[in-house]
Order: sequence, then structure tokens, then C-alpha cells
Amino acid sequence: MSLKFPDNFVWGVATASYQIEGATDEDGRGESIWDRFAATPGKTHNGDSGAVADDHYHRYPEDIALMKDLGVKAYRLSVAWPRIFPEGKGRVNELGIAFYDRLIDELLKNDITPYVTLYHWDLPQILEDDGGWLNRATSDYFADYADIVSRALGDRVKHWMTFNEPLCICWISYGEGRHAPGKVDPSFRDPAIATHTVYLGHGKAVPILRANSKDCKVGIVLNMSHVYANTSSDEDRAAVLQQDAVINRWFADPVLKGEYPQEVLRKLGGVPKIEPGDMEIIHQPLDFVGINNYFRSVVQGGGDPNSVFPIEVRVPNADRTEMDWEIYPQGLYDLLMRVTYDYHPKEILITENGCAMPDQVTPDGNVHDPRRVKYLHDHFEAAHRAIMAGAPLNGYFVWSMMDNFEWAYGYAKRFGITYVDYETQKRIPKDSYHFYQGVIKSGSL
Ligand code: IFM
Repeated sequence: MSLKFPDNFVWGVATASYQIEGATDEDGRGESIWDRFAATPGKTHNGDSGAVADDHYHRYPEDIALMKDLGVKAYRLSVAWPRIFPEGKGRVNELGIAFYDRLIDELLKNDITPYVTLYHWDLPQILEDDGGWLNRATSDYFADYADIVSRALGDRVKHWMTFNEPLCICWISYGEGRHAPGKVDPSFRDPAIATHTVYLGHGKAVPILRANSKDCKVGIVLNMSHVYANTSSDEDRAAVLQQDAVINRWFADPVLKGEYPQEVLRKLGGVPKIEPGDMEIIHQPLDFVGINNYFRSVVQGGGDPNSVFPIEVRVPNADRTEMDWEIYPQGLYDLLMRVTYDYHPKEILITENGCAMPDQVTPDGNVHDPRRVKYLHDHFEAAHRAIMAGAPLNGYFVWSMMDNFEWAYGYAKRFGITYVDYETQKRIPKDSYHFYQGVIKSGSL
């Protein structure tokens, strides 16, 4: 039996500025933390950087033509802050704005609705030199940036997301150090401070976006993973709650409930510094919550009692992607239901889901990626079950429209439904692209 999705379901694809645009030195763009990080020996695979990436800055008409052929109704993109404010704040670079003007116009010309993320990790380096997300003032600079971008594009862009994946911005970048700016603090204290700045920025930006972009919808994008116990022992089940508090609730509760989880705050002892009125600023009404989901989390007890994190378990014999992420579609269903019941969002969008696979061009000139087709099929099926169980899920953006710069992994991991030959910049739609095209066309699985 075929599974029918709601008639107005928003099928889309997603990308992000630094991962596809290239042209990092063009038209007055300033340096971002990812330019600096990638130029630091040992930080990215092969020393790869986003300097050229998919050259989308110049090839966007071709890429949008491919989206049109795919049949997507929506495209989730991000704006590069250093293109708009090369010095992070103050002077606006009109050439940077002009690029996004052209991009948005081209999308609309092709009947594709733009969903715009303001921050997908490319902070101007000059702001990082001043403390980055550890500096409370960065929240004001973010609000100014949101103001300029939404004044320029808000007549045509009606779907805004403030931040992509605060967990990565705060924990992976200021805790684990695997992402720019590469700061390390396993205690979670600096990541917690960064969270508070990011969320103040979010809270200050939301009313600005609404004022500058009449009748727009505003949300935030959280990467969440449903958490499971390794065994039924009391210790492992307690570890589930501990892990959920730090990877999910720490990031979802402030923006959706107006509070940080007390058990995490207690362990952090005094950080972040929450000033009177901060939680009211942070807790803005949102039109939707964007969920990025790639894997589940499995944990066990017996970890360091001083750590905010329990012990993660690598499930043996599991099916895995090239990122070594376990494939577990049921985790998406469980997560969507949990978000529905715990947070009652008006609307949920899956703003990213997809997988890296070892894709190759075969002698027939095509890219056959049956494992990605199955991955997408099984995750669409899980999403459909959640819809039928009452989740207010209204859209699905596949990550990614095309292969791109996968951060510290450089170009070694391919997430696209379109293959990119980085030597020639030729695009080749993969089998998964054609599979997705069929799903969109029929509106069913
Ligand atoms: O490529 C990233 C994206 O930038 C953010 N979400 C996860 C993707 C895959 O790792």
C-alpha cells in the first residue's frame, strides 16, 4: 500500500553557505572562522577548505535548474555573515547582499520557496578574535546582522531560521574542538556560555525578523537524537535521562520552554551567567521548530560523576553510513513523537536528514546509490508514521542537494543526492535524486 503524505507537505533540499558557495575572496567577503580553521594544519581532512567548494556562488542558476527538475517546493540555504558584514559588524557590504538578492530572485522565478538560515557556522573571524560566542556582545551583532539581512530580503523571504544546530555551534566548536574555532572544554562550561550567547542572539533576532518580513514564519533548527539505554539496568536507564538532558533538552528547553535543565545547570556551577530578563528574551514564540536528525544515541551508566555526559555505546553489528553513524529510522519516529508531546510545537519541519555513502561514477556515467535510496525511503516511512500518529510535521528537507564540504571531513564524505565532480564541477544526479523526484511527484511513498 502506498503511503500518502499531506497535500501541502513541503518537500525540499538543504545546503549551507560555506559548504557550497566557494568564492571566499570575492566581492568583499570577510574571513570566517572556517577559513581560518581550514587553513590551520591538521584541522580538516587533506587541509580541504570551502574556498571553491561547489562554486555555487557562480553556478547557482544551474543548481536551481536542477532543483526545479527535481520538483522540490522549497530550498533551505544559509546566508554567510562575512559576506554581509566583512568586519562582523558596522559596515554593510552591498555586494554580499546583491548575491543573495540574485539567488532569492532565481529561486522565486523557478517557483521554489526559500527557507533561509541566518547562521550555519560561518562566524566572521574578527568577532571570534573578540571572544566569538563566548562574548555576550556577539548576540547584539547577530541581531544587527539579522536586521540587515531581513530588511534586504524580507519582502521575498518568508521563512527564517535563526541558528543551525546550536549543539554543534556550542559543544563541537567550543567543547570538543572538532569544528571552528576549535576550542576545547570538556567540562561543558564554555559550551554552556556559548549557548547562552547564541540564544540571546536568537531571542533578539526573532522580533526583528517579524518586523522586517511581513507575515513571515520564524523558527530555529535543532539537531536532536532520541536516546536509548544499552541495557535495562537502572544505571543505563539513568544515563538515558542524563544524556537527553545535555544533548537534547539543554538546547531545546530554553527556546521552547524558557528554561535550562536544572540538573545540567547544577553540574556547571554558576555558568552561564543568566541576567534578569534573559530567559524572557530567549523564549520567543516560534512558528516552527526545525529538526535535523541523522542517528540515535545509545548510552550506559558508570561514567564520570563530574561529567555532564554519560558513556556513549557503539552498537555492534549495526548498519552504518560513511560517517560511521548508525542507521536507525525508528529513532526519527521516536524523536518526532517526543518533540510533539514534550514541546507542542505549532509545526515541525525536518530541516535535515540524509546520509554519506561511498558514491562513485560508474562506467555508464551515473551514480548508483541504493543504500541512500533505502535510507531515504525508510526515514520517509518513519516520518509518515509520525504524521499519522499526530506529529505536526509539515515538511522534509533532504541533506543535501549536492555533495559538499563536510566540515572537518573536507570533501571525503558525500551527502548529496547530486554528485559533484570537484575537478570539473560537473553535477550528476544520483539514483537517490531520481527516487526523491518520484516521491515528490506522487506525494507518496
Ligand atoms: O553537513 C552537515 C550540516 O552542515 C549540518 N548538519 C549535519 C550535516 C552532515 O554532517
